[in-house]
Amino acid sequence: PIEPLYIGGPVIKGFGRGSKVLGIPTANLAAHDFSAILSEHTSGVYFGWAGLSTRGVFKMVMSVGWNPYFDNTEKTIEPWLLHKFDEDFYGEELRLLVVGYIRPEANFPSLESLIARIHEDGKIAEKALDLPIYAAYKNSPCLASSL
Ligand code: FMN
Repeated sequence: PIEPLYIGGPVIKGFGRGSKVLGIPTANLAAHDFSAILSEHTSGVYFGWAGLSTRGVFKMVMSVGWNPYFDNTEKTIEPWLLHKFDEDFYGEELRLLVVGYIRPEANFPSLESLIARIHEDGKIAEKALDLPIYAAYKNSPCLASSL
């Protein structure tokens, strides 16, 4: 377990690979708003809860780092909400409560192996968030809408 970490902000457009190349739609957050938080945290895959102002609270698994597979020059925060949404929600307020860490960031020999690993991360997050110690955070006031 890690010290729970709260991050919030509007959803911005990422590099556009998430949905198109990987089939994994990630909701990107502006990393420069969190540079202090980011520099303090190890790159890697984390999990937790995601609150969307008008839609509710969902499980999420998140990548923090440089995405070595894509050679990014900027550290990014890319939460993948484990829920099927019918439309994009760019601009909406996203509230994240990060409660656990899965693994360090890695490079992969192929796109297929990267995608397979991300799906495995998703399954690990799904299961972990059902455990009472992590499930309890779903009701945290910081995730609730201010509406
Ligand atoms: N990228 C890597 O290069 N290495 C990783 O180990 C890695 N793990 C990830 C784990 C999760 C749970 C998620 C959601 C993404 C991960 N990625 C990793 C990042 C993907 O490469 C990234 O989502 C992709 O570049 C899409 O970015 P975009 O939405 O900005 O287009």
